[in-house]
Amino acid sequence: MRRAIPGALVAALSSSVVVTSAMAGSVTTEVSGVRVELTSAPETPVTDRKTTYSVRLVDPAGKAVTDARVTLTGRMADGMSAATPLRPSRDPGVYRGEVLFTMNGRWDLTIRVVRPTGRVEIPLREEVERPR
Ligand SMILES: [Cu+2]
Repeated sequence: MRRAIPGALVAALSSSVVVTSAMAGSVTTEVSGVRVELTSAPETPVTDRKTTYSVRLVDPAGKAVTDARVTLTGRMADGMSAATPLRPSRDPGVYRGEVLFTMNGRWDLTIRVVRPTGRVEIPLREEVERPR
């Protein structure tokens, strides 16, 4: 079992929360020197079909970050929620997971990246559409 992150560490890193606007299939941001590239397939999520999220983490030296635990959580204003781990893929530094959105509309997503050196949370907004 992994040890919990000490509260003081979380507080110390809380300034590294990045707010981004609506995502259009892919978002790249930098948090504490680590580049975070997020993509989704399909680009615009639809209900009743799984959406695959991939996160690539690259450190300041250009090396793949392979020691992270990555999770994605989502919430709607009505209280609906979704969560999935993004697991390491065969591609070093790339983490991937699937979400099935059961309702269209606005979802507020959070990508949480936990490393031995601390953790960051990246909030994102997603507009989920109905299938055509
Ligand atoms: Cu809902």
